[in-house]
Amino acid sequence: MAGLRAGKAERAPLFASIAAELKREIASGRFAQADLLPGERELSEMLEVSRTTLRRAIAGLVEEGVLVHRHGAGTFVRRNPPRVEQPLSRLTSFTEDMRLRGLAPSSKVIEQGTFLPTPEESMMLDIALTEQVFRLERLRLADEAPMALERAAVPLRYLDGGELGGSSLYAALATAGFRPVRAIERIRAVVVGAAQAALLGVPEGSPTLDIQRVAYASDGRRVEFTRSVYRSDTYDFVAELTLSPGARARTEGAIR
Ligand code: 16G
Repeated sequence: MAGLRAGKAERAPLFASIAAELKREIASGRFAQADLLPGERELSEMLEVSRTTLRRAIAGLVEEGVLVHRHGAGTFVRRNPPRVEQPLSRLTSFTEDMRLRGLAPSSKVIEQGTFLPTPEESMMLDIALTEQVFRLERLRLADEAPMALERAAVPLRYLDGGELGGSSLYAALATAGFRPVRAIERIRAVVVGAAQAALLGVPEGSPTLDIQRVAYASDGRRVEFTRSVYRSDTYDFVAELTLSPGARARTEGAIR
């Protein structure tokens, strides 16, 4: 493992050059098979550095999202998250989207419960400030890779007493007879702050897509207001564009 030996003569702090060396090794695919880094003792011997320096280098790489600690299992190279192309015109849920692509959807609930709406939620859902909403904040994963953070608010009356049965919000709405059939989305580019970056496993300041969705049931009632932050390195939104009927008629007229 001579190639792993860090250049101690470099002027950067030792832990930083160790981190850079580890990154180069990861990029070259050295730990690719199992994705698991060797143990701390083995690695510190390979690199000829103290365990304290190694720990600092590893902590920096975990913060950057290059490595990930799994409790009781060790430190792993973070696998490249799957890249997903999502048509903008199809109204689907995260669970459906991921399954359609052969990926396993999962979620980590950050917060859930029944609350009074925020002024923004009450406005977007067109409900009184006194009407209760079920709020659900989740980290959404595909094949265990973080894809998005979502904060959904649904008026409680559309959820059969607020129980989320399974793990899909849209399935719960469908069971209650309020499956969204139409939605309006607003997408903006934002850079991510420290807390959200840590959850999404990306460096602070990474570009993300901030998406607001208001979804409507078939009778026109607003059943969902969700704010999502999607990793822009994993999600492409694709839109099909067509000419308006008037412009099309004019174009065809000009050709004839
Ligand atoms: C999608 C929707 C989100 C919805 C969720 C339901 C976007 C940008 N957002 O992630 O508004 O709440 O699906 O997913 O597509 P679920 O049924 O799997 O809980």
